[in-house]
Amino acid sequence: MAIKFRGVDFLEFDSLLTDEERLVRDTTRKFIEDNLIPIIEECNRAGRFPRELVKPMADLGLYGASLKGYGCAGMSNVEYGLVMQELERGDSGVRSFVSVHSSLAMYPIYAFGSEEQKQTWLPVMQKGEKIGCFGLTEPDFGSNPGGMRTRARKSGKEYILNGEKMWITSGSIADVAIIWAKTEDEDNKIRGFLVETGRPGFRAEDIHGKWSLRASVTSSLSLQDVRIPESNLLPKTGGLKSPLMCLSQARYGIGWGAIGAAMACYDCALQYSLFRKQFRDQPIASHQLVQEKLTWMISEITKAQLLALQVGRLKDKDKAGPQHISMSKRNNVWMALECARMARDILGANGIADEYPIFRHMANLESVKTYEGTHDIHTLIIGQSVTGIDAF
Ligand code: TGC
Ligand code: FAD
Repeated sequence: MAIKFRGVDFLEFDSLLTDEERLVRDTTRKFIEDNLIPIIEECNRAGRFPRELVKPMADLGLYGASLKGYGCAGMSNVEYGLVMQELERGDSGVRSFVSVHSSLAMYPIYAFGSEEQKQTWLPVMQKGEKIGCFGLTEPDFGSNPGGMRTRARKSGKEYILNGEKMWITSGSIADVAIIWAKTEDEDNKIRGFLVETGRPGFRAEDIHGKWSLRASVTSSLSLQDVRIPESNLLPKTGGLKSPLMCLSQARYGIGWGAIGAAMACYDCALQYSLFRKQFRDQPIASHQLVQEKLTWMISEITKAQLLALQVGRLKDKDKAGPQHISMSKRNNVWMALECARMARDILGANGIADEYPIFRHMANLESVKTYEGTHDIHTLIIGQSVTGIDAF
């Protein structure tokens, strides 16, 4: 049975949005419905990133959408969040691609780059002609990136980079990698570097066998004596705070994106439960236990929408702190994963088949719970904020 997404709005959430915000949301929703939904299950089965959508998404202005100038759309943070919601309603992997390209590759160039670096990279990245990735995590340093081993050594007018990065979204399809490394001549201070991926000594290898984010490219990066000109240093980076500032941008988007995945699962389960009949020829939606699950889902989705919107409104006023963003990422991804599990249950055996989107979302959300700071790391960030005590 083909189920078409109808949108989810229990509490007149739309009335809290401006006309422009609704337009951005609806335009992205239509794009995903027309272009991604018809191919996503095939991509997921094949473990294929739908690269054919890179250019059309650029044409819609989705890359670096909240940045100003350099061809970027200059959207508000709420508009950007709604874009993320709609992308992830399609698939977390496609949202990941846009998140990483925009928030983790374009944003650091925008925030920490020289004017020349911005002019060189941002317009072509906005057009999707060049793709970016973000290398922070290493094989031995995930939640604790401050321990990284990757090093940059100054040699004349060059830096020489050595190290390994792991679990890097878009690693093997990127033209430029933002590599975070400790600088030996600056007392091991962490700095960001623009590394063109064609340089000798740079290697990207895809990670295969993933049960999650199958429509997204995930790679390991190896840098062996990679020489880059000193002008490739992002001059305004300084310390771990710089990559963490990028993560704040991306985590903010995930807080919205997860709502999209939850909406897809909830709406599919609701429609299925009204159609599927068991016992006395009654729809399963007529059973109290099924209604309890649907009630839980719509309540949590509604609360998540309000949380994401408030964080977005604060961010638009430059008042959103990392702890607010952590609350949105942590709560909304947990909520979405619970919704996916309940929706899977409501579909019975059909819940495990890719005729329906639910199991794919559920598997994807396991990664989303881990990346950009695990659920538990965000617990500790909020705990630190309210107690003043660092418990990492
Ligand atoms: P700590 O001493 O707490 O912080 C160092 C400095 O940074 C400041 N800071 C932040 N600034 C901006 N935004 C944030 N979110 C910030 N968090 C901290 C902090 O105030 C401090 O500033 P200053 O001036 O005192 O120097 O650092 P720590 O080493 O104790 O670590 C803290 C911790 C655990 C929270 C941090 O390491 C962390 O967030 N770990 C999680 C790592 C993570 O999220 N990695 C993500 C990798 S990228 C990714 O997953 C992409 S997947 C994307 C996709 O496909 O969609
Ligand atoms: P670990 O840090 O080893 O954590 C394992 C477990 O221990 C977790 O449950 C964690 O919560 C817990 N734990 C760790 N420390 C503590 C503590 N102090 N207190 C309590 N519990 C703790 N990284 C990038 O740099 N760029 C990317 O583009 C990128 N893309 C990714 C794409 C995918 C599909 C995935 C799965 C990951 C990606 N990552 C990327 C890496 C991601 O950010 C890390 O996986 C994440 O930060 C967690 O690190 P880890 O996997 O090493 O787990």
